[in-house]
Amino acid sequence: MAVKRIEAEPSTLVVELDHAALIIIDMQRDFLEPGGFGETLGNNVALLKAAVPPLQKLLDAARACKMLIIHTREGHRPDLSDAPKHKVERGEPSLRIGAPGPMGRILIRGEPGHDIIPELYPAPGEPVIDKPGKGAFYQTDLELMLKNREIDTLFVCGVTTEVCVNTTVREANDRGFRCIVLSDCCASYFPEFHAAGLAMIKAQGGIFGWVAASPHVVAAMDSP
Ligand code: C5J
Repeated sequence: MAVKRIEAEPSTLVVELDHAALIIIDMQRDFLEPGGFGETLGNNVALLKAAVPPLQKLLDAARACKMLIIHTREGHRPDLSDAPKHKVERGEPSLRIGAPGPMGRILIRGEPGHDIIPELYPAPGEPVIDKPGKGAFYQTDLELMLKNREIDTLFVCGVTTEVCVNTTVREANDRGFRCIVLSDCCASYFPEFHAAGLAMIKAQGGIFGWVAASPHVVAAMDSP
C-alpha cells in the first residue's frame, strides 16, 4: 500500500496506510436510537445520525483498501461488576445503566441497545472492543492489538466527539499513536461541544492529533 498525503489540520500529513487503522467509537444503538442510554440522559439522539452517511463511505473505503478496522462498544457486564458505583448512580434510577429500557437493559453487553447500529455493523473478522470506560484503551486489549500489527496511525471517528472520541484520542496520543480525527464522522448531542472537541485536538500544533474531513481520507484510500 502506498504512502499517502492527507489534507488535515493543523498540517498536511504523510501516512503509510499499511500502518494505519480505522477506529470506530461506540456507534451503538444505545447512543444513536430512541430509547437508549443517550436519550435517557435527555439528549436528542437525532443529532448523532449526521455522522452515519459519511462514516459508511469511509468504512467502505477502508474495507476496500484492506485497512485494519476496529469497532468499540461502551457497556458493562450484566451483573454490573465492571461498572463503577459512581457511574451507575447517575440520573433518574429507572433510567440508569442496567435499568430495563425499550432496547433491553441500558448499556449492558448482549442487549440489543448495546450493539452497533445496522448501517455500520462490523463485517466478519473486524475486531470489536468492549470497553467499560469512555476511552478505548482503558481495561481493554486494544493497545496490544495495534502494536502486534505495527499500527502507528489511527483514523478515529464515532460518538460522542467530546466524550469517548476525545478520551480515546488522548489515551492514544500518550501511547505514541498519531491520531487523525474525521470531523464529519464524529458527532455530539451538543454541537458546540463537537466543535470544541475538535478544536482542542488540533490546537497548539496538534497537541492531541490532527483533524481531517472524511472526503480527503476517502480520496487517499481510494487512490491507487
Ligand atoms: C458517552 C460515548 N457519551 N460513547 N459515551 O457517554 O461518548
